[in-house]
Amino acid sequence: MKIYNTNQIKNIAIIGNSGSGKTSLAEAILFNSGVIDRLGDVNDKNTVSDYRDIEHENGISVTTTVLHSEWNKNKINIIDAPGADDFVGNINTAIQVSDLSLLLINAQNGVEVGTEIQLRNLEKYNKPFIVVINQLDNDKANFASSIEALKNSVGGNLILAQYPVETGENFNGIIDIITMKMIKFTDKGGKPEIVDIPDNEKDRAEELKNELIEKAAEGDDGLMELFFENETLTEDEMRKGITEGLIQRGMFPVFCISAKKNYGVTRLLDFISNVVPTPDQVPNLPTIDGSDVKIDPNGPASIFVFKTSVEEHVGEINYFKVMSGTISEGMDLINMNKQAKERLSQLFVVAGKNRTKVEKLVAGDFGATVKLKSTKTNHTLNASGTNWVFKDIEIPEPKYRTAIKPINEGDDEKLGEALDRIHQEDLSITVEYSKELKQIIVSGQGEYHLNIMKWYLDNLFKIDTEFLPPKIPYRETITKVAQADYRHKKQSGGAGQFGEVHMIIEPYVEGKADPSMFKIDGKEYKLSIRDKQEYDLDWGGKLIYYNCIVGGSIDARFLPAILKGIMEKMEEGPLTGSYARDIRVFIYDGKMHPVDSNEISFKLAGRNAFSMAFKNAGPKILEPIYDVEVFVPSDRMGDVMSDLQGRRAVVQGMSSEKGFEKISAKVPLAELGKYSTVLSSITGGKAMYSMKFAEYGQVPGDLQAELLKAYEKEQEEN
Ligand SMILES: Nc1nc2c(ncn2[C@@H]2O[C@H](COP(=O)(O)OP(=O)(O)OP(=O)(O)O)[C@@H](O)[C@H]2O)c(=O)[nH]1
Ligand SMILES: [Mg+2]
Repeated sequence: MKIYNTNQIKNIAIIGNSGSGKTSLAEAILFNSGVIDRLGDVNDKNTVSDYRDIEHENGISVTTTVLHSEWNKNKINIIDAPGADDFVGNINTAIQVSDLSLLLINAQNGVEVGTEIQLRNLEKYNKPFIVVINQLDNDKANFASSIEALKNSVGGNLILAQYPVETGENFNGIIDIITMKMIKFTDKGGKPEIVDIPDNEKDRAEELKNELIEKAAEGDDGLMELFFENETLTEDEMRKGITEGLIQRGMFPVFCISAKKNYGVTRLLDFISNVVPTPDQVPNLPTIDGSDVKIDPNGPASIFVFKTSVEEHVGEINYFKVMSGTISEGMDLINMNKQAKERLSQLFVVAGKNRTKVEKLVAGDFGATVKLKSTKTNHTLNASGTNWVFKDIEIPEPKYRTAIKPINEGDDEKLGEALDRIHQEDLSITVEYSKELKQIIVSGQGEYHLNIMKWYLDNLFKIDTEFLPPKIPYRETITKVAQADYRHKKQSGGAGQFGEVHMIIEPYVEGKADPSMFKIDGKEYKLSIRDKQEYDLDWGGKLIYYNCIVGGSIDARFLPAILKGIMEKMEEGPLTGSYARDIRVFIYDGKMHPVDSNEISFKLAGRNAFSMAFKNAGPKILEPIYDVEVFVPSDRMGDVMSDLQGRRAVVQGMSSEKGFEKISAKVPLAELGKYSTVLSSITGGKAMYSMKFAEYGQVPGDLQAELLKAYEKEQEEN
């Protein structure tokens, strides 16, 4: 296998709405560059990229596939990303790790919801992209309306580098504005003919050429001067300007193809190899300490692992990008995240499941290795003496959760291991063993995402499981001040037990001053605070514990035992057994017995006094509330709003953004159960949303009554 220099490498992600033709384009690229000698078809389940059983069964890509090919002496590394929003974790990885994305548009549909999401991510990560209009051979292809919609989303930096003479059945000619030639196709796979632009297209082509040249000049002062002097640019100057324009995101050129017919793909490859920036021309991935790592083949060796997967017959494979230096087979590196030594015993370049051994890889290149001991996605491996650690690839917050349980109880451990592996391969699936809910909660991007996960459990790990409705992590708190005394006394047989505790509890509010007295039911309680301890509870919120004992009515040595009793009750709240939070407790009096008082007695007295006071303190159940943002095309706004109202949503704001309405709302988690599925069905898959934990809020009275009743019933049954 040839060794490529940094300036011969192009790292491309293929992204776009689901079904836009990404995998078909990847296949056509491999075919044209001679990696394969037969053009596969996703419908025949024989493409290099969609090689997994699960992809054949579902007819879609479910994860990223790394591929490489050579064109004009350049190595083109490709990440074929999935399209469905459920896999946005993988899509984001592809965008962040590559140097430029091809944003595929299905010419029948123009800008779709996935296009919008991915445009947002490209902007967020400040990444360059080229727009590739695909499926122009389709009868319903509409180039003009696709461009119009794109202009709406992307703005004036969208610039035509090509346009089709006709679309649909007669799509067989592309006018190329950079070369000012027409590319003509005769039949599938045949080499295109390069001919002069027909007379009736010349005016339009000239006009577009001027726009392109002007845009190309914008990115570089020197070019701008030349442009003013000569009123044009040479082809080389224009190329330089476009490269600069791409890097600065000052220009998003549009190309035209039919991936299925393999039309326009070789011209796109020419452009990629001639004009697209090399890895050293764009910003490298960020490091934790902010140090700027140069993509330099002569620098110290450093690689960043962006994907870990388990493949049949090989085991675990780590896919990486060389961030600095040159790495070679047999090299020893240090895993900076685990502080462990690793040996790169074998290096590969990959095309789907096919691996080719390679001796060396230089900065900027993609490769893969096997048999690492402790390395996983997001780890940095360096030659000794370098402290760089690259930041984790950002992945979105989960927005769909379910509980899962093995059908056979004996499979508990096996399921745990399988879920861990699934998480390692797709970090956007998270697994939580909730002691509180007594459930295993798996979270991901949508119902489909988790169904795909279950497919792995069924087919790969052979573990029968079932999904159950996930419980809601409710909390309990109080709304007013209350007082209680409790005497624990036991004198039957052996040693006796005695402890008496008097306490006042009140809601904790941040910043509230310490009180000196309370008035409860007409009675005054004067307090002198001797000590105060503040506890941040593991489950969120606070407990403030005040010692206000005067005259030694309880020994200070019993205070920890009382606290222990209170904590026990807070862990299993008096109302529904949920965690309690945000309470101030004042121990102001009590009694001891010279012989029978001990820690157990005070623990029980504290626990019961707390429980009694709690019930008189206007107790409330709290539920998790999420900040939800929904993006919806204007014509579906009404349906989405009325659905949200049925979910107890409190709308915080609305705004219009690039043809979409953005609704911000606070919605209880309990009402978001199948939201991703419902939203998709009421908007025909045209809306998108994100959610993030915001705060705990009181549940409405009727729901509180229901929850209390359910808990009571559960207690009786137990
Ligand atoms: N007519 C026509 N169909 C195409 C073209 N490109 C792709 N298709 C079809 O579109 C469908 C989806 O193609 P894929 O290549 O799997 O699309 P994708 O973007 O990789 O899909 P996901 O990865 O699942 O999001 C398949 O039926 C393809 O045959 C094209 O240029 N013309
Ligand atoms: Mg695909």
